Amino acid sequence: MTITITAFERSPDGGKGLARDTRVRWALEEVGQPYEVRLVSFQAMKERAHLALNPFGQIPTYQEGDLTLFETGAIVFHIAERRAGLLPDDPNARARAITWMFAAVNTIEPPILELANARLLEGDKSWSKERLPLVEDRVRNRLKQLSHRLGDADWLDGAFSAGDLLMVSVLLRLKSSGILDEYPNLSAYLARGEARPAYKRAFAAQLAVNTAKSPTR
Ligand SMILES: N[C@@H](CCC(=O)N[C@@H](CS)C(=O)NCC(=O)O)C(=O)O
Repeated sequence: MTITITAFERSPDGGKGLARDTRVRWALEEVGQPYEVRLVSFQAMKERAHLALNPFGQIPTYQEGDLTLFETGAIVFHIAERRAGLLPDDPNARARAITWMFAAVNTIEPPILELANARLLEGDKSWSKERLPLVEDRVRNRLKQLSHRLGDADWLDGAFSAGDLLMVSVLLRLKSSGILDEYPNLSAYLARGEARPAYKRAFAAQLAVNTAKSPTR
């Protein structure tokens, strides 16, 4: 059955791989599942047809037959559950890997997004300079805890799993900030994720979209 995901027609990051279709592409690449991509404009994302797929008017969405999903945590979980390669067979190890998936999107990603918003959207506010260190410290607090838990292991719990895929994906947003350099084991963890052939294919695919010449631009 054909799998179709949606992605930005033109990502605001210009192809740095931060748009969340990259993590879905990565999961599909890890399990060797071919997929198609339907590109959507910002305007189309807010129109009725797209809102029927994602009520929040966002990308990515995932369609497989009569199944439509949104939320990358749920999409990656669905892919990992149905195809081998992203979740261990042992029930307890599987439950722990799923725990890391939730930790990535529910505990680590929120302060990182808050920092991105503080820098990008609030930089011109009078209170921005005062607030920024607080937001950065919330990120550091989580990174310190994560770094402590990872220690010198390659991955969060045994073999690479969907938990690592989502954790690396959310940490990628910090790559250009310099904050990750304060946690060498997390920087190395990120590099290990980026070095995976499946990630490289996913990254290249989204980059190709964002560097393609468009007659309308
Ligand atoms: N929690 C959602 C977040 C989805 C999301 O924020 N998508 C962004 C792109 S990475 C988007 O569509 N932004 C445009 C908008 O919200 O208008 C998920 O993980 O799928």
